[in-house]
Amino acid sequence: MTPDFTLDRRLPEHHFTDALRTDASQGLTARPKALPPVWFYDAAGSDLFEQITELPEYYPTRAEHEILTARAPEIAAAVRARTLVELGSGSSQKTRLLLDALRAEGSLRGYVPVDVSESALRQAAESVTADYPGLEVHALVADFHQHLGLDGTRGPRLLAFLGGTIGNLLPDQRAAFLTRVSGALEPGDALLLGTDLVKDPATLVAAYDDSAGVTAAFNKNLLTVLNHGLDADFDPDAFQHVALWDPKHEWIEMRLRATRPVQVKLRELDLVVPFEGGEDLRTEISAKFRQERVRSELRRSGLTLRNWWTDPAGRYALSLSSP
Ligand code: AVJ
Repeated sequence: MTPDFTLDRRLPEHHFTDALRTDASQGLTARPKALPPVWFYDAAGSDLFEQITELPEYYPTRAEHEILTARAPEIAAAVRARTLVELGSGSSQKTRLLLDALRAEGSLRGYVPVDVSESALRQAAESVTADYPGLEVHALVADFHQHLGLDGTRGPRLLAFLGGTIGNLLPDQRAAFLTRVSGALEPGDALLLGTDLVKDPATLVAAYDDSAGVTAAFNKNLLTVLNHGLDADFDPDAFQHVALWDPKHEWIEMRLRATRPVQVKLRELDLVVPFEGGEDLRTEISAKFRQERVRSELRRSGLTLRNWWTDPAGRYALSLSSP
């Protein structure tokens, strides 16, 4: 049976390669070297991330799940959304809690999952379509920096940005993103935002440096993505996974540290990148929040915080805000 959903690609193959080329040539020639985390999520990277969410040390997914289990009916009743748009939907596990609540509320007609990983998106769209007969599913392969997935959807809309992914944006990018969201939402729409919270550094670092080494493999998968995408010759064994807490910025930083001097050739870019022994490539920041910062950042972009829910342990928060 053909699955009954549409899938739009707003990330054509050459755009993908162009963006990778730009990010790699800028990021690998910068000091310090840095790459944006969007490149983690090829099919292997998305699978590894799914494994991360099941690690004992990685609490955010479970904490968010707890909140959604307890609060999805409240969220649904507050917004009565016709369309659920989900940014960085991944496998859409937690989405089902929202879909169930919105369906029970009787308002739900459409679901728009937006993700850069076509493989993850396809799986999610297929299973949601199978399990929610009558729901219009329009999957969008896109980078949420370019597309919010709101175009052409009917309100009221609930725009969900879960998982704490907003923490991957640098403060400037975050402000720009929230301002775009604020500009795109209409009265009656709402933003549901997942934010991991500041807590003791040992818990935070363990969540990004698990004992089974899954996060290390996830981090190093970026090198494989570069090898395939840019005909490069990174040796993953020459790099070490590093996760550290930056108390000034209140974010976790993931890095790949060269364990010895290395020269990496990126043939597609005609570029040779030298790493000194011990030199780091920053691959991700994952900012952690306090309620006051979430409230003020939303406010500055024109959104008003309406609800704030945490898990019983207070590790993670979901907030509902509106224009
Ligand atoms: C999916 C971006 C929220 O920052 O916690 C997990 C990604 N990186 N382990 C996060 C991630 C390392 C994750 N986000």
